[in-house]
Amino acid sequence: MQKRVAAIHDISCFGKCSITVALPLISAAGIETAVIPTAVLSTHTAGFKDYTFRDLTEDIIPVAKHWKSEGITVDAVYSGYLGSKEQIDLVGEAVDYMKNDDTIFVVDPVMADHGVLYGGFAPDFPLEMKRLCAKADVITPNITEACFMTGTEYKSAPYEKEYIENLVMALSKITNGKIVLTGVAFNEQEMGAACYENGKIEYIFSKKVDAMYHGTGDIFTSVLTAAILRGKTLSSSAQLASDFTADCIKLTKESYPEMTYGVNFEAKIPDLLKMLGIC
Ligand code: PXL
Repeated sequence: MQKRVAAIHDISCFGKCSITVALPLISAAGIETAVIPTAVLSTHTAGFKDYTFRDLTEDIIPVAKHWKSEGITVDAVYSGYLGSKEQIDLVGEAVDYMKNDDTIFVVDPVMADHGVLYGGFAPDFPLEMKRLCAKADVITPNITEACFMTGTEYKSAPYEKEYIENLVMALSKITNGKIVLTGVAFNEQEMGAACYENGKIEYIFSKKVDAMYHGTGDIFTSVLTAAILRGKTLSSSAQLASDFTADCIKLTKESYPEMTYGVNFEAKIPDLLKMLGIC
């Protein structure tokens, strides 16, 4: 039976991130991708100014209730960038309308990077996101988001193992779900994630590509979600997602070093299908 994901994110009309990343990647993995757009913006909010913003908060629950009335359930709910405390509450509620006994809820608590909250988020936003993470089966914070949610002091890479393990243990107190902590680096050559399940941490790494592009966290969690639904373990899903994201960054750096709108993941979709064993 074909699997189905509900991706709950904003639509940034230009600038590859959120739904315009999740939909093509998860669909390419052979998984139906239903969407609940939480807002429509003319661009994403990083590096653009004067973007338009159409709030769709009041549609979240009616969409979920309509699906329920049609008997529609999903194998995974994947939430990403959410614009307000109210949206966090409503997404938490919407999951209950869509789930069956096997549904997994993947929360990427998108709100911060490099030690700072993204523009527009109030200082108490991480506490709200923490409540959504408590409901999740899998969370994928980066180091900054993990620090904000656990009250840990932010440090930049490379890290001591003890710092990462303390952060993972602090996250395990806010959720019983599995944890994929991204942005983990113990040296200058490799970057990856700490995967925590059943009381154990497993590390995965990819060769580090020295470049920063917007939307790469959305690529990572979209591929992770697809790989989990295709039956891969947490750590092999994280390895695949990390390798794929690094490949997209590398290609983009080689071909368009000045690119600020997102990476060329489209060119790498055939490779993704091979990595997932689809063809
Ligand atoms: O990639 C995460 C993301 C999604 N949507 C919007 C954003 C961001 C990150 O800044 O601004 C609107």
